[in-house]
Amino acid sequence: MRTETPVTLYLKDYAPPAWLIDTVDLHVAIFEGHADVKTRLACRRNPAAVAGPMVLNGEALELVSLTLDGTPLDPARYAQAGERLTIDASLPDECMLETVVRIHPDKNTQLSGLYRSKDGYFTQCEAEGFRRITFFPDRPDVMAKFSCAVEADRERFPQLLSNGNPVAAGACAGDATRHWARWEDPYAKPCYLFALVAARLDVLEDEYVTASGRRVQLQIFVEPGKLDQCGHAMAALKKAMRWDEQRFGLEYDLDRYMIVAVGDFNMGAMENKGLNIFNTKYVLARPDTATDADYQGIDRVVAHEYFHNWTGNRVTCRDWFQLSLKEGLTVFRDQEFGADTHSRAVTRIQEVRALRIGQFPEDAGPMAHPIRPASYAEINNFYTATVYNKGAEVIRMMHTLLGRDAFRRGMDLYFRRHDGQAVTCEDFVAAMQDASGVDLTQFRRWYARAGTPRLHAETAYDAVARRYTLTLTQHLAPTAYEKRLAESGQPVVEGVLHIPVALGLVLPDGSDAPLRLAGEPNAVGTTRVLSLTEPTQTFIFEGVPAAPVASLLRDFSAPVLLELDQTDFELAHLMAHDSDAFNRWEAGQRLATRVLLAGVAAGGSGTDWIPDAFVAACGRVLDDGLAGDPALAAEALNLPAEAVLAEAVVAQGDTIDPEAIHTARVTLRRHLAARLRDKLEAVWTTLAPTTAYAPDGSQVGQRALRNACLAYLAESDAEYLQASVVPRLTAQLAAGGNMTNQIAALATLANLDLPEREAALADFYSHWQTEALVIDKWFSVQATSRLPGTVGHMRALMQHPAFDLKNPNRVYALIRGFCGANPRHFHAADGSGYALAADVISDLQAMNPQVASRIARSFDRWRQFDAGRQAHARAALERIAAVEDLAKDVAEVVGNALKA
Ligand code: B3K
Ligand code: ZN
Repeated sequence: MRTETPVTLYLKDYAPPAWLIDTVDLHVAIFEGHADVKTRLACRRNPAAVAGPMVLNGEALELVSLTLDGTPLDPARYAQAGERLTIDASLPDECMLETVVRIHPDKNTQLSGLYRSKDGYFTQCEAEGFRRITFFPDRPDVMAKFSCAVEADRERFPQLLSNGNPVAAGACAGDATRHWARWEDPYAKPCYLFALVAARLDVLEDEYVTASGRRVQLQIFVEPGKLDQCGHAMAALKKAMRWDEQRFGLEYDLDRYMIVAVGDFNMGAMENKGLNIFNTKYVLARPDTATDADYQGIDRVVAHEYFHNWTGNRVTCRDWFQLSLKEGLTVFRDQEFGADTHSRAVTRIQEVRALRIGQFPEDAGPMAHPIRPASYAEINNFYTATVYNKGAEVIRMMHTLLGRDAFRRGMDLYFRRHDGQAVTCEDFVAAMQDASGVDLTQFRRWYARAGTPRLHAETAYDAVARRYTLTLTQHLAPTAYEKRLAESGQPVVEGVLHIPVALGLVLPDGSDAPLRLAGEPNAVGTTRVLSLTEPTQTFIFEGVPAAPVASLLRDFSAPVLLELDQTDFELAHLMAHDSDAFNRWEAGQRLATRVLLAGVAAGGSGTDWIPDAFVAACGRVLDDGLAGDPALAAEALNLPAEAVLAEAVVAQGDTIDPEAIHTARVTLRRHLAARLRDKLEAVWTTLAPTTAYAPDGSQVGQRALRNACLAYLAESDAEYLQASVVPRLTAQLAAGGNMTNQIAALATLANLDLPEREAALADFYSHWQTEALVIDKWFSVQATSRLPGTVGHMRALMQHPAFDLKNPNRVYALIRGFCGANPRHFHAADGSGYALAADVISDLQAMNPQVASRIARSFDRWRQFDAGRQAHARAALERIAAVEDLAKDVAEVVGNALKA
């Protein structure tokens, strides 16, 4: 067991730093096996803080020397304890502190701080990695101007990069095999935005001219030989730069924007000022190696990191409790960029699907927290779906309540007030309120309350009075978070939320009723945003000509669980006619969920629970897909995921039976395949590609629908499958030149117990073994296979020479693929899935605590299963908890899981 329990930090304890740093001057000399870091800090007492000693953070640093204003500091005046260096309070009000430390980047497997990857050295400082490079007050409210000289072997590390602008470079005096380069960043920034790179990389160059006519040099650095895979990322960057000028009036502010791709990286990418460091997954793409989803992922992540330059870098967070200030807002911005550049409806559907798979269960589980948590033990555990995705929903709700123009005025005011500052979520909401005049006092509770609210709706129509009455009630039950708060004596935030409910009323002829609230002289539009601010509120609409079907939460106007009793007929009516594309899709998902829950209740067996009306509705979706928007049709045919169905089962008060859920879903797919074969075939034939691959909207939609149809056809009886589907799957795999189609075929084959499966997997591997990102896909399709024996196969894959516990992408592909996206096998009744996860987490936690902790989150819902599974899960969790010196990341997650 871990010797010291992780220390919990509280938002209420925030105090401004006693010392400020005006400038940081770094000299990083990289040698074989170690690096020496010389740091000069211009320090100044903070007039706005209580006087105190200077506290510097440092982790895994060897202190070589420490001088104050040029004189070695008397050891009696400082103390190094744990991960802190404290210098006594008797310092002059302004001073120059100089440290020399030695670090060991080659041994840094955590990938936080300065570390070695294949082609060189890279950094990751957010949240607390800078302290693994040098002693520093590692907190975002200390903003300083940085300059950095990097020194390394010239031959092996020709590129030496850091933030800002290059100011000088040369050969090292006395050693011509080494060279150096100095960089200066003119903008003050928190140290989490510091970056440096020393590597051998190829570079793609381009230029961007800003709206005001400034020229910006754009550079994307990649592993040698991969320049042909950078074009899409470069195009995405330029699109994002233009979009931010047009939508938010925000221009880039340095002469150079660099993106460096690295194959060993804990997350997607990092927004370091002027020098983004990216996971290769979000840079590299070529039609034969990357899927449509990969291309879109690149668009979004490149945009996201670029947008951080204003929302995160120019205006940053006061402390890490405010993380959603930059992340929720920047996700909202990248979502809007996605919506403006692709289909708005499909983008929204995909976001809500992700919210339901990732965030709703988090809000219901042992790690529940509001978008601004009041406490944490390890900040890296709070880069969550809640902070990011629910955070974006909260920003979106403000956008909905204020309207686009007032929201823009709020953004403008936010930058006018806070440029160059480290601020709080409160400051953001205040700017929105002040610029719009909309009172957001009650709305602020979204920042402090955890859990997914339930929104209950009752409707009534009076045909004689032509009056429609809607009664909305909100409920928010306490979560694990409130329990944790209470245990630590923290006040629990209560009170009703301000929920924007976008509503339309769909008439029997399919049109939208004009909406006139009681007391209003005229109807105003056909979609109204109602403000629910009371526990229960009634809204009365006059002049409604016929009994309508309610279309609530259009465009998913709030992240809530809707309880609205609608008949199959009403849902089918919305599916066919709702003018809100999101709600057309949503009606289909609700209908599918209802059908599937009946199937789960039947243990998944038989087909009596599948109504003909549902089959017919799916048939109409296929017809519409051909006639209209294939991308929307593909989304509609994508039945709710097993994880989402599991939450629906929990909402009914039942325990999750992963086998029954899986069987019901597969049974429904087989039934649809049999009943709709002709239509599926027609779509397949009609949508055959006629032009070369391009990741553009219309092709993406057509491929999505065509591959969805092929996957349904693969659910056919054995005879049809062999005769007519397998040949198409193997042909699609053999065709090459299009990874979207290849991987769709491979994933489908991976679920089929046929000899073609093994052959296809072997061929794919030998063809792609030198493309790491493609091999990740090869691992993923096997990790998510439905076939019996998958757990055993996982054990074999973990021994495969290409599996590498040190590489996060590989671990995510295989292990998170299995634990997170294969519920049936992860939750195997014999506990074998849990045991596998426990083995990996135990092996990985010391090497890479952040990645291990993410895998540990797979256990979140363990209490919702039957007693047998719970016993296995508990044993697995206790085995992890008992690991000696357990990393605090994992200790917090596992501790909460066992406590809840
Ligand atoms: N800000 C980084 C995430 C850092 C995660 C540290 N554990 C990427 C992003 O959200 O843009
Ligand atoms: Zn971000």
